[in-house]
This record gives sequence, structure tokens and C-alpha cells, in this order.
Amino acid sequence: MYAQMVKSTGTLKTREEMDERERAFQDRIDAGEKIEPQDWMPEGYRKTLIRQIGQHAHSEIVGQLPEGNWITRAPTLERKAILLAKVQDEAGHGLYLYCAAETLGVSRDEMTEKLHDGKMKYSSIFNYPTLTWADIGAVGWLVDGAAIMNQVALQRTSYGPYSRAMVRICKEESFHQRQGYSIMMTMAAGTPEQKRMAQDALDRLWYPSLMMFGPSDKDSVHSAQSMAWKIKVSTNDELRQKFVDQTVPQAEYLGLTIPDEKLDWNEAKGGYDFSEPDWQEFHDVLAGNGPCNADRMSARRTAWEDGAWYRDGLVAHANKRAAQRMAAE
Ligand code: BYC
Repeated sequence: MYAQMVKSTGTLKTREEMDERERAFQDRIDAGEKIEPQDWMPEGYRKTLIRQIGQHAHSEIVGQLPEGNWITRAPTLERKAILLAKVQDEAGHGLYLYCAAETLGVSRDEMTEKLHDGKMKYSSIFNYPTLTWADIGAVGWLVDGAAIMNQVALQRTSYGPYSRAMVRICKEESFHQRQGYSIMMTMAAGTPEQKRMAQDALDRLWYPSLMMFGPSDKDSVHSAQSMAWKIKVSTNDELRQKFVDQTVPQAEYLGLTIPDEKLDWNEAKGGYDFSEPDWQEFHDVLAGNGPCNADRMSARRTAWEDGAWYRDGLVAHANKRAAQRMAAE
């Protein structure tokens, strides 16, 4: 379908412009084959995967912060245990993804240092604060909901280790979304004050959740090539539309109002028309100027520095065991 590749100028290479190896690689992609770590791949394919998988891994790890913020203040023991398990799951997702990226020849330390130096990104959504308990419901419902929409599609991505990591992650994400929706159901059916909190959380997190899918297709830098290589199997706008169509009836069931006066069912397209997020705000957040960017990075750098002694200990232990094994052989 997309038998082309991107040139350094950003346009897609035609089949004639590809060399023999590139053509054979594209044929494998077009035939729906999975690419594995030992296979030849164009340098651009490898770099795109490192960028996307690395950013995805960082998002899982940084994403623990806004929710971790509420573990000590969860309203019941049961809610606390569930939230604790969810936040632990996110750490696991980060680890699956770092492992997948490592198969492409980059180390976890390198990726982490790039994150801390601002050379790698993480999802914009985690630069918004979680101000009330209702925000924890809205994060599970909307943020995990948006993440699943993307990740279900990514199960079919062309790179084997990424695709397999997604299968595991999606199973857990469904539980995450349900726990969020369950909090929203309780609050929306609670006292008028609780319902107001639920509505307020939806008002604040709706547009940042829409931004999770990335810029609109006309402004997306990487989509054309990533679709050609089947790294991405849906465009940013396709996934955003699916998310809106799935979420509007869920809001109606809760008796909450999506903060968009233009939201309207469009019979002809079989989906909702809706307002775009404020893209200037999106770019500001990506540039490091969101409400929590500085806090998030400071927390991650501190955790990395505080954990250095433990990582050093693990490496020293592994080296000692390897030396013992070699001496015994
Ligand atoms: N935030 O050309 P585009 C979770 C960047 S976490 C920040 O469309 P692409 C969870 C983009 O990187 C789930 N940056 O890019 C965890 C690019 O910049 P660079 C996280 C964004 O890659 C804990 C530029 O904008 N999910 O589930 O084709 C608790 C142009 O964009 C964002 C993933 O990471 C953004 N929202 O498409 C709860 C999914 N959007 O790299 C939940 C995997 C765009 O050139 N990633 N940018 O400097 C993807 O599917 C794709 O990378 C994206 C962007 C759809 C996000």
C-alpha cells in the first residue's frame, strides 16, 4: 500500500528510488510480516522506533507521578490498593517498552539521560496536575481510554518486540480504564459536590486527552513515513475521532457534559463533530511550559540520582557473578 520511504527532505521515497534492500524490506512490511531485531532494517525505521518506543516508555514512567500523588489520599483502603496496583502496572509497562527499545541497540541509561536532558519527549498529558480525587477517575477513564485506543492499534505495529509488548500492556490498560470509570460513576452518582468535582475533572482533562493523539494529520511530521512502515497503523486524527465517538456516550451515561459546544453527531460521517484542542497550548506544553513540566522532570532526575547506588550495586553483582562463572568453566 505505502511502497515508499521518506527521504531526508521529509518526502517519501518512490519504489524506484529505493535500493534493493529497502525494496525487499518494504515488501515484507506490505506483506504484513513482523520485523525482528536481527533483521536488516533502514536506519530511519530503527531511529523512528527508538524515538516512539522510548517516548512511550518515558510516558509510562512519568505517568506514575500524577497518580502516585493520590495514593496516600485515596478515599478508601480498597481504592488505595487498586490505585497502588495500577501505578505499579505503569512501571511494568515502562520496563516492557524499554526492553523493546533496547533490542534496537540503545541502552535504557541512554534513553533516560536523553529524557532528563530534554532530548526525548513524554506524553503531554502528564504535564497537567491531578488536583482532586475526581481527577484520578478522569485519568483512568480518559487518559487510559485514549492510551488504549492508540495501543490496541499498535498491537499490529510492524516491529515484533513493540507489538508483543503492546499485547500485554493492553490487557492491563482495560482494567485501568474501568477503575477510572468506576470512580467517575461513584462520584457522578454521589453528592452534588462530588458530581461537581467529576464535571470539573472532565472539563480540565478533556482537551489535554485529545492532545494525546498528537497534532492533526496535516501537521503531523512523522505519520506518513510511520504509516508506510506500519510503525503506526492509524493516523492521529483517526484515533482521536474513535476516542471521541467512544467517550461521548460514556459521559452521557455518567450525566456529565463534554466541554464542547460544537460537539454534534454527524450522521453522514457516522461520528461526532468536535472542537480541536488549542494547539498553541499543546506546543507550549511540548516546549516545557506546561503547568507541571518542571516538577515532573525534577522528580524524575531526583529519583534517577537517588537510585544510582542501587543500579551500581546490581551491575557490580552481575559482573561478579559473570567472573565467577568464567572462573568455574
Ligand atoms: N505528547 O509527527 P507526530 C499511558 C510529538 S502513556 C508529547 O504526529 P508521531 C499512561 C511527537 O513525538 C501512553 N509529544 O509524531 C501512562 C513529535 O515530536 P518529535 C503514551 C507529542 O510520533 C501512565 C511531534 O510531536 N502513549 O498510557 O508520528 C498512566 C510531531 O508529532 C505528542 C504513547 O506514547 C504528545 N501527546 O505521533 C496512564 C503512544 N504528540 O518526536 C496512562 C505511542 C505528538 O519529532 N506513540 N508529539 O520530537 C505514538 O503513537 C505516537 O508517537 C504519537 C505521535 C501518536 C504520540
